[in-house]
Amino acid sequence: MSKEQILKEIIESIVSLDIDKIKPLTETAVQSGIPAYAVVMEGLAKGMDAVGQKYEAGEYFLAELLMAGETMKEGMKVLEPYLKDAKREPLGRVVIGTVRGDLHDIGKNIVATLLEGSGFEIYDLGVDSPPEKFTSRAAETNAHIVAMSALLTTTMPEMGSIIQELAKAKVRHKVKVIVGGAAITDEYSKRIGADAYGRDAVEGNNICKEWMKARAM
Ligand code: B1M
Repeated sequence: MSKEQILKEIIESIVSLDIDKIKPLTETAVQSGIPAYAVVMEGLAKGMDAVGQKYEAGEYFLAELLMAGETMKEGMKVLEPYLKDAKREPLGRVVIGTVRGDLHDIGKNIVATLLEGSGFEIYDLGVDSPPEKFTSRAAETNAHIVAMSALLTTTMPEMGSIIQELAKAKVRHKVKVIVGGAAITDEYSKRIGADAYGRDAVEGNNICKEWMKARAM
């Protein structure tokens, strides 16, 4: 099978919710030399986009969304070891979470995996995380970066609340704040006073690495 065919089958397995096929397919992908990043971005994530479109078109319902999420996670289990390098000195500390009221964690988990792979120490708050949790964890860990994800238009404002909470707790000036998720735009990130917006996991990871490089200089 060509690399293009393998990626196409991965997309199709997500769309057809074929959880049994995803593990052998992602294994085949890495064994045939497709970089793990590419398997995530060009395979699994594209499949999830297609599932989202089917949901919007009324062809899929919540049960299918959940199953697609589980199928994606099965693929990620195979890829995670390849996305993480051998242990080294932490590049920096990142507190990451999905904001309050929001249960979407697939994108956030990809961002966390890539950051960990780059050498960051990750404090993952999980989903539905209130502003106080972000602030207290950032203070306790002396974090360099606070990273937030939101997928719903209704939960986007939580990001602004977290930034305000960080300021109230006198932590804001010590951390860089990056936001991302399907609901977020660059313009919105500026409006709420974030330091950056990550369009996707790779861009988010690169921004965080650049910040640590700039600190070291
Ligand atoms: Co829901 N959901 N969902 N959902 N879901 C969306 C987001 C939606 C767009 C679907 C639609 O209507 N087309 C819609 C939101 C509409 C809106 O607000 N504008 C929606 C809705 C409405 C809902 C419910 C309200 C449905 C209901 O109950 N009626 C409900 C809400 C529950 C809640 O959160 N309180 C709900 C529930 C769910 C499931 C639980 C079933 C499931 C989530 C499973 C899980 O995450 N464990 C689910 C899913 C799977 C989706 C879609 C189909 C896929 C999301 C996903 O995982 N994408 C989604 C449709 C879509 O987005 N097209 C949809 C793949 C993932 C890799 O992408 O998370 O965007 P994403 O992450 C990307 C980038 O955004 C970026 O990097 C990632 C990789 O490149 N990124 C960052 C993300 N965070 C970042 C942080 C950064 C930097 C980059 O720095 C910090």
